[in-house]
Amino acid sequence: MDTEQTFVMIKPDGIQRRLTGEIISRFEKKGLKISAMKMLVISREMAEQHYSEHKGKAFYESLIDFIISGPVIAFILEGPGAISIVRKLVGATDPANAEPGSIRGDHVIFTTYNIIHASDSANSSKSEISLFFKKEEIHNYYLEIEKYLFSS
Ligand code: FUP
Repeated sequence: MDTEQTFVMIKPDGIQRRLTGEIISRFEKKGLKISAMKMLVISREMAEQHYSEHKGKAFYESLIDFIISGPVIAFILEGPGAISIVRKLVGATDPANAEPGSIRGDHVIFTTYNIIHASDSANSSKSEISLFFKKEEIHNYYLEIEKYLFSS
């Protein structure tokens, strides 16, 4: 499985509910590497770009208002198959389908206020990473365990 990068964002409700540590801890325990991280308040323009695929849908305006309502924590996770692994750890969009044990399955009851975003494909990961991070904000380093993995 190729090493991938995926974009993840803890939404304003995740910060308000003080679930930041709980969420990041799950990804670290799985073995994913954090290669960038920052807290920011997203501008309306940036939010519209991030959620452009949903423009025109009934929930679009409230989604934009919500995502810019307070700070978010944006980060990049890296590892073999990271994009689909992170989506599994995050759980389904519909709270009724989010498996217990997943982040949304354990913490979310409303679709709109679902505490976290994660890229759903290699294409969206690429465009979301470049929307949120400059090249120099992304760190390329090895974890100790990777030195053994890649040494043979
Ligand atoms: P996801 O990739 O799981 O975050 O879900 P989508 O890209 O389909 O939706 C983006 C965001 O729009 C969701 F996080 C929450 C919001 N949304 C609604 O509020 N209502 C809906 O019916 C679908 C999505």
